[in-house]
Amino acid sequence: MSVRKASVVVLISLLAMMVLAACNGGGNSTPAPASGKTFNVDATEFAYSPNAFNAGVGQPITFKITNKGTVDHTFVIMGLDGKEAAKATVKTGGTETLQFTPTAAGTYPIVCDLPGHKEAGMQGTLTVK
Ligand SMILES: [Cu+2]
Repeated sequence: MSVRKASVVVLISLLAMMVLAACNGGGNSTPAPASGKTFNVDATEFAYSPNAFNAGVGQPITFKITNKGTVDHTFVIMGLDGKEAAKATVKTGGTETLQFTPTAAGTYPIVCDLPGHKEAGMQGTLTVK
């Protein structure tokens, strides 16, 4: 085998190893640093669309809530302790941004806390794993 041929073989082996390593990168052993997530949400009477969200522990989340309804609405994330964790008030026709970084896995209820709105169906969930 000539020197030139040998170096081609080495190069191809190196490339193959790099491809294998890249495929392995998505494994569980080394979690990638949490990158932010943005959700666009429409609020109307009386619902959020969408109303189910998923995120990872420690992942910064940005909700961009647009009120497409005819009355004001709120977007309240309830903590796992049952207390309000984050809240945005969105006037009709307006858009508000709410940032939240969950620190524990679980199901966080999302509600509009104006009287009767949650009961009318204005609620959702943020599932954190
Ligand atoms: Cu509401």
